[in-house]
Amino acid sequence: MFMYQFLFLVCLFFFPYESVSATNIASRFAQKTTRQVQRFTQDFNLAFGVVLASRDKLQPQVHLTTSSQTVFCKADSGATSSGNNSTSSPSSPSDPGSSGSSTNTASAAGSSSTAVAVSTPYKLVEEHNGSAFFDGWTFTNAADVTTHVRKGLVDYVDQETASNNNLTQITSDGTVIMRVETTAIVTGNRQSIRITTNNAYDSGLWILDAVHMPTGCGTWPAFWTNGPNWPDGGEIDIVEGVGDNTNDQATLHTLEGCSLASSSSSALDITGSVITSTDCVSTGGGCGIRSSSTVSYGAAFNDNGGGVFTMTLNSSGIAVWFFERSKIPSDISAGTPLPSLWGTPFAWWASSSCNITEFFGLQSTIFDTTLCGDLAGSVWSDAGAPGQEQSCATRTGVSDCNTFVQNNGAALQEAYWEINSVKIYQIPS
Ligand SMILES: *[C@@H]1O[C@H](CO)[C@@H](O)[C@H](O)[C@H]1NC(C)=O
Ligand SMILES: *[C@@H]1O[C@H](CO)[C@@H](O)[C@H](O)[C@H]1NC(C)=O
Ligand SMILES: *[C@@H]1O[C@H](CO)[C@@H](O)[C@H](O)[C@H]1NC(C)=O
Ligand SMILES: *[C@@H]1O[C@H](CO)[C@@H](O)[C@H](O)[C@H]1NC(C)=O
Ligand SMILES: *[C@@H]1O[C@H](CO)[C@@H](O)[C@H](O)[C@H]1NC(C)=O
Ligand SMILES: CC(=O)N[C@H]1CO[C@H](CO)[C@@H](O)[C@@H]1O
Repeated sequence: MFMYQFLFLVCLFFFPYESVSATNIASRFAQKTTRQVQRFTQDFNLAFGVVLASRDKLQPQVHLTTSSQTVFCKADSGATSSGNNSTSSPSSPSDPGSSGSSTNTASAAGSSSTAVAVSTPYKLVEEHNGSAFFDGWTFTNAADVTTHVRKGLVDYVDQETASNNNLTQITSDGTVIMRVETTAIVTGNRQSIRITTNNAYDSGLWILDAVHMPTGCGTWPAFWTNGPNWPDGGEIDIVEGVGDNTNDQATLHTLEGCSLASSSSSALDITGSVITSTDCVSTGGGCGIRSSSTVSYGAAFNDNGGGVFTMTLNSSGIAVWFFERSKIPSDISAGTPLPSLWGTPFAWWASSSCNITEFFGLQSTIFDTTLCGDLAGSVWSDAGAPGQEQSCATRTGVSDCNTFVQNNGAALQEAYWEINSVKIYQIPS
């Protein structure tokens, strides 16, 4: 189980953000965003992506220079129980203890007593939290542009408007809120937030710690990543769902040629279930895997104190895990994440049937909350997904999503993200 070398050190790790040279595609992203969806299937095939203005293929440009990092360590004088776990030997190929590469240990200040720092090759390169959360993101300032007939019923607003209109908020707990406009009745779109990171990475580890996500009939939020020139650069949906769903769905959208090798969870070695086609091609709605956790999405997630989603992207595949709050691995809490300690992911797309290097370019990270639109609008009358045993049409007594959302602002009180942090890690080359 614990195949890592426990370190007896408490280290403060400083890694200058400037040492990461990443392509800034956010401004281009903001200039023209177009959501393209070719086709929908009835059972919750999520499909959304963004077409960037340029057809240029961006090449990987993220380089980490280990020489620029500074590690300050001091002996742990806290006499913690850590010594009891010190005898395991490293054996994972990703364990830096066996490779001799540079390693990072860190102990998060103020983290819970269950945080246990381990040796990991991952270096923190971006951390978004608290009052500085929005540094490094660009706000989309446009309607939910889409080529499909059902546009999302939102106008994404700029940072100042969002703050002025109380759509964003930093709470006294240091959490960050992004909500949709809850004015009782609107005749057009409701204001909402869509933010995209300025940096992009073609590999790494993403960790979202959220205490609340948007939920309720008409909502369609997502936390996801997107490569250049959609669908050329690929899309990875880490958190996504609609309405009253209780189980998260993770989905890839790609050019033709990327797929899951099977629809069987055991064959794929995942804890989730394939609920779409195994073909990841964007025109078919992508290849989606639903978490088996009934607290991984929506009101159930919120009532349970939220949790942590992690995603790893590298040339061997893309994996997604979900941990409810009471089960967050201690290495994550300690700021020294080591995926080999996390058990089987709920979603895993192996490179054996999807050449990751070919189908996934530099990924920007995105939060958005849309209303109705291609998905939440399309499945308004559908029932059967976990949490959506009754359709929203039945539950609300209103026959279409737009009519409901425009006339029931109070029903959108739960349509907000509340975030502890977003962290992005890299393995220096
Ligand atoms: C660690 O080991 C010491 C000595 O065997 C023991 O007294 C202590 O209770 C252990 N701590 C934990 C948390 O197991
Ligand atoms: C790629 O990611 C997977 C899943 O996290 C991990 O098992 C594997 O060790 C990683 N490979 C490399 C080369 O880091
Ligand atoms: C928030 O992020 C900053 C750096 O980005 C870090 O120094 C600080 O410890 C983080 N705060 C918490 C509560 O994790
Ligand atoms: C912002 O909205 C929240 C949720 O509706 C509310 O509790 C809070 O009082 C509002 N703050 C301001 C300054 O209007
Ligand atoms: C995967 O794609 C990359 C980039 O197109 C290519 O260099 C590599 O040969 C491909 N790998 C396989 C196994 O086809
Ligand atoms: C492998 C091992 O000994 N694990 C132990 C590490 O320490 C914690 C408490 O600090 C124990 O609960 C584990 O069993």
